Amino acid sequence: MNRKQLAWIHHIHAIVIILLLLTGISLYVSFFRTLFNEWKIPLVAIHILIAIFYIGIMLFSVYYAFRYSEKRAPIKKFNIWLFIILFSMWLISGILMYFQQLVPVWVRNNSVIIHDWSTWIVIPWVLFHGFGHLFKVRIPWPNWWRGRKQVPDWIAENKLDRREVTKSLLLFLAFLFLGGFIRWVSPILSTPENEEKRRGYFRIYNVTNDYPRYENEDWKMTIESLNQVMVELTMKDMRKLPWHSIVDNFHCVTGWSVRGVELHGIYLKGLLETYYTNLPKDTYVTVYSGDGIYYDSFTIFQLLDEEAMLIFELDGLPLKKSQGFPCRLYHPNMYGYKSVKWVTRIQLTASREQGYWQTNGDYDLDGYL
Ligand SMILES: Nc1nc2c(c(=O)[nH]1)N[C@H]1C(S)=C(S)[C@@H](COP(=O)(O)O)O[C@H]1N2
Ligand SMILES: [Mo]
Repeated sequence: MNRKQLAWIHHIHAIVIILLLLTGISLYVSFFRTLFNEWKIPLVAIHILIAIFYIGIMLFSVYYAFRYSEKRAPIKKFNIWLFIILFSMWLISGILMYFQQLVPVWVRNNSVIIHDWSTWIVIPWVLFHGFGHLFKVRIPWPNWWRGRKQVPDWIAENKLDRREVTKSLLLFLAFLFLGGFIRWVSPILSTPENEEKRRGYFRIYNVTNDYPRYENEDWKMTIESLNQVMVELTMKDMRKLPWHSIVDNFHCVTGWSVRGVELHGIYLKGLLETYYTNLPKDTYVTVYSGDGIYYDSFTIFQLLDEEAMLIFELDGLPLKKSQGFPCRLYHPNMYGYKSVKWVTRIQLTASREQGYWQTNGDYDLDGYL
C-alpha cells in the first residue's frame, strides 16, 4: 500500500467519523433532537448503517495502519491506538444499546455512558487533528513525539510491546469507569437534601420544539368519560385528593436511567374512582399532553390495578417546566415514554388509541420494562 492509498483511507475515516458525529449529535443534543424530531427513527438507522460501514473500513485499515506505523513516530502509533480503542468502545456500547431490550438495565445504562464518553473524547481530538491537517497548523509537539528525535530513554524503555499496550488499555478503561463512576455518584456526593437518593440524571426528551409553560393557576386538566361527561380539575382540586410518594427508577427506552427518584403525586386509581364508579373492564385511557402532539394510551387495568400516578413533584421539588410542570403521568412498570409530560387531558375510550411513539415509531404500546 502506497502513501496515496493510505491518504485515501485516512480521508474515508475522516468522512465517516464526521457523519457519525453529525448524526449522533443530532440524536443526543436536545436542541437538535427536537429540531429533527420527525427524522429520529431514520437518523438512528442512518447512524447504525454508517457504523456498520465503518466496521468494514476499520477491519480493512487496521492491518495496513499497523504496517505503516511500525517504524513511525509515537504520535502516529498513538493516533492509531486511540482510534482502535475508541472504535471498540463505540462498537461494543453501540451494539449493547441496539440490543438493549436483551441486556440488564445497568448494562444498558453504562453503555449509554460509555458511548457518550468515547464521543466526548473523539470530538476535541477530531477538531485538533482536523484543523491541523486542513490549515497546516503546526502543533508544537515535542520532537521525539513526532519522531524527529530519539525517544527519551525513560519513554523508550517503556516500549509499546504487547504487555504495555494491554496495560495502557486497562488504565484507559479504568479512567473511563472512574469517570463514569464519579458522574454516577456525584449527585449523591453533592447532596442537595432532596437529591440524596438519586443516581443519574434526566435527559430532557421533548418531541416538540417548544413546550407549554404553565403556572399553577392557569393549568387545568379535563377527564372525558365514555359518555362525554367532562370533569375539569385545577391544581386546587388536585390538592384535595390524597398525595403519595414513591421512590423508583426511571428508565428511558433509549437506555439511560435515573435511579432512586422520589415521585410525589396522586394515584390514578384514587383520581378516577373519585369521579367514576364501575368503569367497564374494557375501557381504555388516552392521556394527552398540553404540547398538542404527545399522547399515549393505557388499559384501565394498567391505571387502576397497577400503581400509575399523576406526579407533580420530583425529589421534593415541583417538576421543572421542561419536565412536565405541573403534571406528568408515571407508571412504575413502564418505560419513560409512557410518562406523558404536561398532562392536560385524559380521555376514556371504548377502544385503544395508538400513542405518539406507536404512530411515529415502533415503540411497544404497553411499554413494560
Ligand atoms: N409531552 C411529552 N412527554 C414525554 C416526552 C415527549 O417528548 N413529550 N418524551 C417521553 C420520553 S421518551 C421520556 S424518556 C421521558 C423523558 O423525561 P424527561 O424529559 O423528564 O427526562 O418523557 C416522556 N414524556
Ligand atoms: Mo424515552
